[in-house]
Amino acid sequence: MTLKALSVGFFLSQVLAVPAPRVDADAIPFRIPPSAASSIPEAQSQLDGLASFAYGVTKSNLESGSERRRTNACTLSNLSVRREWSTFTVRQRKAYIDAVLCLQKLPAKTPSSIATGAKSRYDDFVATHVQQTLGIHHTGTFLAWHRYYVHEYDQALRNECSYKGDYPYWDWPLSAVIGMENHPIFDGSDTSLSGNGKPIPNQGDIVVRIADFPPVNLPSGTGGGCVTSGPFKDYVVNLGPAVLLLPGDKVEFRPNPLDHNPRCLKRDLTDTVIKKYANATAVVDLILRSKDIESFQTTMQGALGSDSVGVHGGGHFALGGDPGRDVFVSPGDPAFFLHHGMIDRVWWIWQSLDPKNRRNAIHGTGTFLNQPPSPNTTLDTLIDLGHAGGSVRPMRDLMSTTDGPFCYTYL
Ligand SMILES: *[C@@H]1O[C@H](CO)[C@@H](O)[C@H](O)[C@H]1NC(C)=O
Ligand SMILES: *[C@@H]1O[C@H](CO)[C@@H](O)[C@H](O)[C@H]1NC(C)=O
Ligand SMILES: *[C@@H]1O[C@H](CO)[C@@H](O)[C@H](O)[C@H]1NC(C)=O
Ligand SMILES: [Cu+2]
Repeated sequence: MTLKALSVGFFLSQVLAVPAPRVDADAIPFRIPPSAASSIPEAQSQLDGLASFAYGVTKSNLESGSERRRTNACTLSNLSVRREWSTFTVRQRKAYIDAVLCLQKLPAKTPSSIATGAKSRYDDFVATHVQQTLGIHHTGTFLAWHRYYVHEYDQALRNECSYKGDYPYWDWPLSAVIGMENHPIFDGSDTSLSGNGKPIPNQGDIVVRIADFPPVNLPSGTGGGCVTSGPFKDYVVNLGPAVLLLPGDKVEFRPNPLDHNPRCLKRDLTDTVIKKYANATAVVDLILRSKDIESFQTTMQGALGSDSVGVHGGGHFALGGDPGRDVFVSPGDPAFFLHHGMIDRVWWIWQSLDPKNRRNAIHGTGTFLNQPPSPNTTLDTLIDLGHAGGSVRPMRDLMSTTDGPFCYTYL
């Protein structure tokens, strides 16, 4: 079967609910569990149920047309699907990897007067994130900004590198069960995004310090050096570090992280971190316990002083390495875009549980922990991805996966 036939068949089986693995929320009533199960397999089945429910909500919104605005033509027939990497066939994985390698070869659009280190189209995405880091984390824009950013990356893969497959995400709970190095994203094969870094023994802890809050100590992983195999073995990280956390409570700074600083991609895969912060119970607990957007986004990013880095930090710190442990430069690791696919999926699920109150819910300002103080983020706040791509858009366009520039669902 051709790749096209495979994905069309898959698409049809989802949309028409022919023997599909997922249930339709309209057909099979789903009772939202009151709380997350502490048993990992039970929590996993709760998460599967919640995702199916969200899919049903997305589908019925499109059927009823309640989501559609004049500016958006998203319909069930052109709804695209985002799928977990492990559900991709070998050919589908290779097609995605080839498109990323292509983006890393195309010339940058960022002028060198802005970032001398931006050498490729891929680097445009890294440079934009470096420049805006303090306005897009622990802010009101965090979730919507990253939703738009991931979408524009997906668009660049399609429009500039002929990618035609589905967009992939990383299911953290799967890694928490089978271990980072056994997940097909990180197994180091030709169909992974490269695996662990070369082992460096006896590394000290990573200490995450933010403002004056008590620090969070995280163990380092089983790698630490350059990735040794897979498609990104020869990939050159051009930008950063900006603020790179290193084992042994050390930090590497650079005065201008936009300067050119070519080096290898390092990883330090850390099972302990993914198991502790992003297991199925943690994900379901985040979704079910967060009653408003403030608590949802705060818990997700690790409430400061809580001794947790949240599922967001859990994914980043389980990758580790360079630029994985640098909040500014982290998109320099291609796995970033699968991690943030999952972040967006969890937001999509959370929104679907109470669309009336959650679809447009925003909390926070335009500065990291509101330092220095800045105005509240609103639906009119503009998001500008700079040279990464996309037009300048108000938050209002970025709140639903089937409105504004978006037309996708997660499976
Ligand atoms: C989706 O389909 C509609 C009509 O079938 C079309 O007008 C619209 O442009 C399509 N949207 C996308 C994003 O392809
Ligand atoms: C799962 O995650 C939660 C929340 O981070 C944590 O408290 C719990 O210990 C983890 N469970 C396992 C089995 O590691
Ligand atoms: C900003 O948001 C906070 C929290 O929701 C609210 O208390 C405050 O009144 C808002 N400020 C303005 C100027 O709207
Ligand atoms: Cu980010």
